[in-house]
Amino acid sequence: MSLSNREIADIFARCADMLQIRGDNIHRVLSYRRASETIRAVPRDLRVISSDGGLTDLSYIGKTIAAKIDEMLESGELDFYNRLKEEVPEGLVDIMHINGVGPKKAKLFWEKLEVTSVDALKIAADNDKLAELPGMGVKSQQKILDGIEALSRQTGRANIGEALPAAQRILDMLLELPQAREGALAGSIRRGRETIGDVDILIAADDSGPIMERFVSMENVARVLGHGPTKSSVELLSGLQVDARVLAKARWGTALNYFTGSLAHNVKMRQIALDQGLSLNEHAFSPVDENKAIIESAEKTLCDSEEKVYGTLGLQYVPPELREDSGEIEAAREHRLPRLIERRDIVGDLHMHSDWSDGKNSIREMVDACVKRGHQYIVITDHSRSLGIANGLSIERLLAQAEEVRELNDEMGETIHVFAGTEMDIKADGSLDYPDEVLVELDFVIASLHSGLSQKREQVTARLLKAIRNPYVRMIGHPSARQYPNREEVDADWDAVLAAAKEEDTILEINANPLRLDLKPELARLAKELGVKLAINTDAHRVAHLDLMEYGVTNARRGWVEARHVVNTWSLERFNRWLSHKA
Ligand code: DGT
Ligand code: CA
Ligand code: CA
Ligand code: ZN
Repeated sequence: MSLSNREIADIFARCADMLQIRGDNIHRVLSYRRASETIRAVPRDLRVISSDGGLTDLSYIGKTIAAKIDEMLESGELDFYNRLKEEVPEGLVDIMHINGVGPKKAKLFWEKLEVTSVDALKIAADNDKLAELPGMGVKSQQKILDGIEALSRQTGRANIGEALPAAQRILDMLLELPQAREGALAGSIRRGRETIGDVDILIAADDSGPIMERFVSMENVARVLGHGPTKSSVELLSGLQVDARVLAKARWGTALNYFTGSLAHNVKMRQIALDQGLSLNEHAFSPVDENKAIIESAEKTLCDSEEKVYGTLGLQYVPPELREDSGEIEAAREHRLPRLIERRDIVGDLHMHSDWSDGKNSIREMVDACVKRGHQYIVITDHSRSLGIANGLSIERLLAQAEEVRELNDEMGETIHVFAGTEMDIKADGSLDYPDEVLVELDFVIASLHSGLSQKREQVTARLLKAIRNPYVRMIGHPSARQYPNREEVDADWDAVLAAAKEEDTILEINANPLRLDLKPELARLAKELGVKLAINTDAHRVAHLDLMEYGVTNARRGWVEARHVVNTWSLERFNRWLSHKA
C-alpha cells in the first residue's frame, strides 16, 4: 500500500518530533520538519513527482529525504521511522504538541512518570503529579490540562482559510463540465463556520456519472472513500474530506437548503412545514395528513431555488451565515432579518503591518496593493516597542515612520488616504507600550493583547478596560486574542468590555485573518446590539493577506452585523470627521 502526501508529511513530522524528544542535533530535526512542510504544501501527488524524477527539485528535499519518500511510496513504510518508534514511544509526539508542553517536558514526563500517552498525562495531571516535577508547578500543570482539553475540541476540523480555497477550486472544476448546470458549496463551509468538518459540494445536472467520475479522479485525491452514482466522498492529499452530490435541477432549492444545514436550522424548518401540513426533505414538500403521514396521492411541490423553499413557508430568505437556529427563523417569519454587511461595503482597512516590524512588504507596496483593491483609506499599524519578536518600533522609529507615512500620503493625493498608526501592545502588567505624548502624534491607535493571555479574568478585563479608556486608543485589535488551533480566547468580562467600548466610543475589531476571526460571531452580535462600533480589518502582514477581508465579512455576517455597524464602510470624509470629533 502506497502512502498519500499527507501521510508522508505526517511521518516526517513525527520523525522530526521524535528526534527532538531524543535530543538530536537541531539541524537534523529541522531537515525533517522542513521536508514535512514542503510535502504538505505540494499540490501534486508525490507518486507522480517521483516517477518524473522531480523529488529533489522540491525545496528542502535532498537525496536522503527523497530516498525515504520513495521507500514509503513503494513499501508504505519507513524503516527509519519504525526504528525510531522502538526508541521513543510514539505517544510522546502527541504529548509534545499539547499547548504548554514541548519536547523537553514530554521527555521529562516520560522519564520521571513513565507517561507515554495524552490520556496517561491527563491522569497524572489530575493527580497533581506534574506539579511536583522540577521546573513545573500548579500553574503549568493547569495550563497543560487546558491544553489537553483544547486538543480534544479541535481534532479533525480544518480551518476555513484552508478549506475554502480548496473547496472553491473543486467546485469551479466540476462546473466546467458540460453536464453541470448549477453548483454550490453547502454545509458548514457555506455557513461560513470557522472550522469545517468536511466540505459538501452540490451539483445540479441531468447526467451525474461524468461528474462523479471527474470528482473521484482529481489529481489531489489521496483516497476515494465512496463512489456512487449521485454521491461520492474523497480524502484529499491535504487530509480534507470532501462529499459531492449530484441532483436534478428541479430539486435544487430543497437540496441546497437541506445540505447547507445547520441541522438545528433544518429541524426548525421541517417543524414549520409540518405545522402547515407539509413534510419537507431534500427532495420536495409533500402534503401530510393529520397523523403527519405523507399523502402519497397528493401532488408534491418541487423547489428549484432556496427562495422558493423559504417562500413556500411564508419565510423571508435566510442567508446561510445565519442558519444556526439562533433566532433567524423567528426573524424570517416577521420579515425582520438584518441586511447583512457585504464585502463591497468595505472601503478601508485599519490594521496592517509593513517591513518596519514583522510584515513582509514595504509601506509603499502595501499602499499600492490597497489602491488596487479599491480602498479609500488605510492605516499602517506596525507593532510597538515591547514586542521584540515582532521587531516592534522604538519611539524614534515610530515617529520616523509616521513622517514617512505622511509624505507618502501627500504623494498619493486623492488616490487613497494613508493614516499613520500603531498596533500598540497592552503589556502583561497592564500598562500601554507608548506614553500619551507619543500616541497624540498618531492618527489612529490600536491596542492589542499579545501576552499574558492566560491571566485571570479580572486582570485581563482591567487591561482591556484601561486600553479602551485611554483617550488616544481608537480600537482594540483582535480583542479575545484567540488563534486557531492552539490559543484559546482570553478570559474576560465581556459585558464590562462591551459597555466600556460603547461608553468610550472605542472600536472593537473583527480581525479577518481566518486563524483569528476575532471578535467571534457571538460577541460581534452582542457588540452591535449594544451599539459598539466595529471594524473589519485584515491585519495583513503581506500583500496577499489583504484578500482575507472576505473571511472577516463572513464572520461579521454570522454575527448579524450590518454595514452601518462597521466603521470602515464609512466614506473617508465621515471617518475623518469621527477621528477629529473624538480627539
Ligand atoms: P461539518 O461538516 O461538521 O463542519 O458540519 P456540516 O454542517 O457541514 O455537517 P455535515 O457535513 O455532516 O452535513 C451537511 C449538512 O447536511 C448539515 O449541515 C445538515 C444536513 N444534514 C446532515 N445530516 C442530516 C440529518 O440527519 N438530518 C437533516 N435534516 N439534515 C442533515
Ligand atoms: Ca460538512
Ligand atoms: Ca458532509
Ligand atoms: Zn496583533
